[in-house]
Amino acid sequence: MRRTGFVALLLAAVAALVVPSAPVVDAAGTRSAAIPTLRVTRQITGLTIPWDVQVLPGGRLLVDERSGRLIVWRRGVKHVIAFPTSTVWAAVETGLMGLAVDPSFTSNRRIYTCQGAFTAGGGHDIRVIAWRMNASFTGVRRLRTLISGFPTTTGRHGGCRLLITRAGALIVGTGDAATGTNPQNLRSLGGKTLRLNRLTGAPWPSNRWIHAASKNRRYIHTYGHRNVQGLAQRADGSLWSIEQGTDRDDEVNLLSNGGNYGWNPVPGYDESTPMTDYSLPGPQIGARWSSGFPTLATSGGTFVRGKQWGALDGTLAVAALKASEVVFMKFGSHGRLLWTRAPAALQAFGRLRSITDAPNGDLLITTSNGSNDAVLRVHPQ
Ligand SMILES: [Ca+2]
Ligand SMILES: [Ca+2]
Repeated sequence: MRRTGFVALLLAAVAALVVPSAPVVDAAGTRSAAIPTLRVTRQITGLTIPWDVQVLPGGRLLVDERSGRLIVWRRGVKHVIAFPTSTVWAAVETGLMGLAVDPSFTSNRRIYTCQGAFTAGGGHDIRVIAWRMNASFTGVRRLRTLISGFPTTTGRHGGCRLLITRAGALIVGTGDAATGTNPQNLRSLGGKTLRLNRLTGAPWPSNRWIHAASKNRRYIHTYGHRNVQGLAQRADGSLWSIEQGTDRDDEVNLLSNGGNYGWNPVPGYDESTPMTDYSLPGPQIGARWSSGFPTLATSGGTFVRGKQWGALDGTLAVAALKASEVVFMKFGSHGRLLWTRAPAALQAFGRLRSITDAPNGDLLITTSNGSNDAVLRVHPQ
């Protein structure tokens, strides 16, 4: 993996020097379409650590701030909508995080949040809640908590990313709560991807441990993750996660039902352990892309769609916080990394957290600088 990571890093470094219109040459020497010029506009401004952005009907965008505000934007105007912000537990990296809009939103008006929450016993957890948006897009009403009890400590490594697959499953990417035993513990919801029914909250029927005695275990789709910050589904239906490494090895993983991705930082919380420890019992699945040293602090990502993207069509666009860029990663049909590019046009906006593809194929990206943050719109031309 180190060699792969180093090669990826080298490719990324070379990519920064490539002019935008240069044809892409992959590892096999095949030339493909050019990378288009990217026009980047600040579509929504004046935000403070927006975590996620999703698309609503009528040209509206749904944005949340980690501190607990939920915002609907339309035609240049942003409205902070009615939402119980005081019930969000926000600390360190945790707060109001991943969002999802139901594919049947126009009929059921449902949206989903993954967020820190206060528990009845005076503690806190991280949970996924289903809400109903009112007809005027000015507020939401809580429908139900779909799943709760994701572990927490200080708020470090709280995840939490949501993705609704084309089959209608809700995938949840969680963090390990900086607790070493969580990722390999199949009774803990931390350091996992979970798969469930988005309407009822029931575990997804084809989950590997659907009949387990442990209720938590029935939800597990994959395990052995550190802090899942991104989830994406490729056109072929495959599911991918993006997570942050220690001082090395951010990872992009191709998810396999029941797979172990090898994070086991014990005893205590030993961050000198490898991101994928093959010495653990049984098979571990290595990353499809790894940053090597240093990390980029990879976060959200999505697969790019549309011929207008030229050579970037079909790549996984990955936002990076620390590196303050977007890395477009081209994977082959079997998931092998072919090349990466980090266009200069996306290196001028500071830390980048989440990427969503709009219906027309544009990318929507949240910045995460702490003040005057924005939702960027990226349009290829
Ligand atoms: Ca791993
Ligand atoms: Ca092993």
